[in-house]
Amino acid sequence: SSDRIASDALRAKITTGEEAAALIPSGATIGMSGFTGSGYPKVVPRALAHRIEAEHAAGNPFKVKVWTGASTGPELDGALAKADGIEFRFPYNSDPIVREKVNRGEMDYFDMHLSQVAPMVWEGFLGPLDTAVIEVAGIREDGSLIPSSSVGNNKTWIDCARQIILEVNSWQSPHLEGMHDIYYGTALPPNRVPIPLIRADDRIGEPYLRCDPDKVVAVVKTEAPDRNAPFAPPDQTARAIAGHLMEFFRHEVARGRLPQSLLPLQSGVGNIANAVLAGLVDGPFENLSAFTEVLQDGMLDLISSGRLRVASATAFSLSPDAAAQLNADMARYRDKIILRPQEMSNHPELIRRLGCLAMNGMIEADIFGNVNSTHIMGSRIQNGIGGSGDFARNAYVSIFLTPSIAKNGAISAIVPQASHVDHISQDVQVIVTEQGLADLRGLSPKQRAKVIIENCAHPEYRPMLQDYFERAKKGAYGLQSPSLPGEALSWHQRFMDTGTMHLG
Ligand code: 0RQ
Repeated sequence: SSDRIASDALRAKITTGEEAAALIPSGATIGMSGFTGSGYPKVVPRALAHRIEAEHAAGNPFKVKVWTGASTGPELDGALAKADGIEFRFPYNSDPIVREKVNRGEMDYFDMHLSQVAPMVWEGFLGPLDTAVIEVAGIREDGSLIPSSSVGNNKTWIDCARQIILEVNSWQSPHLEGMHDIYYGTALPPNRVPIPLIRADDRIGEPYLRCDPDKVVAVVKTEAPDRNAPFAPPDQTARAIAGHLMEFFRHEVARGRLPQSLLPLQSGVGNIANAVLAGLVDGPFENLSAFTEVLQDGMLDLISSGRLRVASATAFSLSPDAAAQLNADMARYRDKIILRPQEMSNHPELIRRLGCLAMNGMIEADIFGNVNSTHIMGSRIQNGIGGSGDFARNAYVSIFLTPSIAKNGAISAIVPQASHVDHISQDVQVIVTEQGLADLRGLSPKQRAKVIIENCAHPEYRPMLQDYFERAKKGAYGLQSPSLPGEALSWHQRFMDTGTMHLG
């Protein structure tokens, strides 16, 4: 509603989604807000999709390039992709329609470490940004902006875009105000300086986004909710994975390699990550902190339980129930949550300094512990690397989690050779499946293979992996990382040919 817009100059620019979308020409590069289903614009992208459909019906080509923080919602990625309106997408997507178009070769997609997106744009490597479309929770009298349920790349889009369209969403809690920490101290090489953040709960910036009111060409009001997909309650597999990880943490604390309050937690996307957080609610660890990318239901439960002292992230990614609970109860959470731009939430310097415990999902790992997070059968994109690379390479302990099998057992998540590599073996220190945990720190490739096969592989695939590895140790060209290139990807080929990795 209008009381969210305190600036007279910007109140004068209130208009409809259609009018705002009319300001975007074909070929434009658009920087949208939005991160893991929160804080994305919900009106203008849909109006733009309608406009694109009308232009296409009239025989006129019309496509745009879409940059975001990370994944958005069906009203943005889904609607624009359905209208055949996206020619280039960057830097993360989980929308099924976009995924399908990319995998059919009808759309270009560039996925990138999320911490590097904003710097890459400042450096000019991706060309100019025409329009920013940004959801905010409110506009202040001086024209500065109260950020929404995600920060993502909003600061960068607002600073770099030639023109700005704002969506003011009154569904978002007014109590978001003050939760954000927008750091303006970045510079490009050779003028970069250390980022003065020493603890996960440090505030080093401002609670508002600066915005030049003269660049704002339209303000659109909405009350539409975030996407907020529900989480599946943890099943037996997820609980087993969480259990192995809790045991590992207890062991590390007992050995004096982790404090009782652990180290700042990073937890990736998906149901397994959420199950791990649920495990921590019941675990013995107190006074926890999180320096992570997204805040899932499990993080809010950890805060409610009193175990999590503070959580730093760039976005919420909640189920509808948790979002409603957060909105109703924001006062209880607000001094424990900090939302930052994604170049800060995922900054390698900060992750390395804090010593994060990085816990990310994966598609598959090979016997040496190279991890594939993005491509099914080496060629079909699933989502993108997201923040997993930012955290994995720089973590204190880099952990990857997955069920040992996929597609009802037709696929082994542990394979002779990963069909695509996002995280090289040096960035992968612990692998956990429901079968067990492989602690790979300090092990040579051959030692890693033994532990991964024995501890993580599913019993139905373990003998096949053992057989492959034994033959590789006899027949490989070199015995540092014994492999048989002619056979190493035959499991994937067999799945594509016959529908299963099992031998006939
Ligand atoms: O397919 O949807 O058709 O059923 O992949 O797998 O088991 O639901 O697991 O949701 O945890 O996703 C790596 C994709 C795992 C995720 C990935 C199929 C499986 C299913 C999804 P269906 P699950 P999750 C920082 C962290 C990169 C970004 C990241 C991801 C679908 O974790 O996107 O880490 N990570 N960000 O059936 C073939 C296999 C498979 C397989 C699973 N081996 N072969 N298909 N699947 N394993 C935070 C952020 O960046 C926000």
